[in-house]
Amino acid sequence: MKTDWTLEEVMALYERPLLELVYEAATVHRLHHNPSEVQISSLLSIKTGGCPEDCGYCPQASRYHTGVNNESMMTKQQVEIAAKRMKALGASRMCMGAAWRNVKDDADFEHVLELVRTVNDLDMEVCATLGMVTPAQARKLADAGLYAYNHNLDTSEDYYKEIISTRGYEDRLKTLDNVRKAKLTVCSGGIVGMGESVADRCKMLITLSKLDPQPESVPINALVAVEGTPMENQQPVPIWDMVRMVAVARIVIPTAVIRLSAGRTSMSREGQALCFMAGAGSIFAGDQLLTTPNPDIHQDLEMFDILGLRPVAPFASHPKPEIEGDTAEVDEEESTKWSRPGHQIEANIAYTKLGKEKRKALKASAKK
Ligand code: SAM
Ligand code: DTB
Ligand code: SF4
Repeated sequence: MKTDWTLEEVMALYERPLLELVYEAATVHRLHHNPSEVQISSLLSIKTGGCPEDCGYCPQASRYHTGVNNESMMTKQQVEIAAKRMKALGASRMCMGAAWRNVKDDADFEHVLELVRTVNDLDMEVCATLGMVTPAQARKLADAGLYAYNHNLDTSEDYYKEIISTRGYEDRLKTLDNVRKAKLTVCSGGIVGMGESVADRCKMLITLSKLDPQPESVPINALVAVEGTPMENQQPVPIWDMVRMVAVARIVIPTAVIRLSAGRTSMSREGQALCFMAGAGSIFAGDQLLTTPNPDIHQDLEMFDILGLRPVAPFASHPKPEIEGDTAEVDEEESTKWSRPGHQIEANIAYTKLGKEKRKALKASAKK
């Protein structure tokens, strides 16, 4: 497998005539995957809102005023009901998300471990996306039966500095390394449409392609431009950019499942069909992503029917891992220090100020 892609090569792929690119990606796809199968993944926001980070795209950052509230953690019963419902509709994977900067060794983390055990017992691939994790935390998740850990690079290392100031790219990569060492499968991808260049998109894919081993799962999100975030005015991503991104990801990371993730509400079925042709092997289904809308699952199932696609069974690409259960033997934390770059991002500062003003005005009108 080629793992020494250069920026020139990947940009040349990205810029190829669209149908040539799709044909090449579809050919690679058929070498490693069954093109009639697309995995239905469900998403569940187990801890919504109130996040201290300043990610410029994110409706869950408490500093922006987006209408997303700081909610408490979902209960085991709520998670079990949601997982069973989605499983009955064909989902074989469930990703649980928390609006955290990083995992802390507290009661909430113990609760997440319980949620992981609950979903694993339903024989679904369990994925979690909880922010940065240390080696010992990753190991605990693995021992609870976690199958995959999602931690997106989001964009290139250079452009990352333009969208987030409260955490660094190095820590993203370190977390992916911690996840890998815990023998979890790695899910990492990014977002298209945040104002990044084609070179930034290609650089991100190159970084992912150079991880050794490559990630098993690569989500490609179209930015959902949420009102109140610094990215509220970003223009919608043309479907052609999504097709190109999926196709290039397919070619440079050939064995991964490429996930057509956020942004499908504004994509036509024809557009999505091209993405499947170009190598997308999964969608997030269910009427909500984490906090934003997603297509109705029955509409998605109808699209599968039209296109002759079948949902994938769980553990089709990688076997369910044996639970080793030897967490106790892991060396106690070599106290991980996560960075806090703290550089200035004008848009994030402006929208933080705006958020403060809006909250103040709301409080004042509530008092009246
Ligand atoms: N807090 C954890 C973290 O940041 O890693 C996990 C949850 S976070 C919401 C998971 C991912 O959702 C982000 O890395 C980002 O790629 C994606 N995401 C968040 N807001 C988005 C938006 N408005 N549009 C598209 N993708 C988004
Ligand atoms: C991923 O790459 N995209 C999903 C999942 N992994 C966690 C999240 C999309 C979130 C979109 C914005 C929202 O709904 O809050
Ligand atoms: Fe918090 Fe994750 Fe959203 Fe960033 S992307 S603000 S870390 S929930």
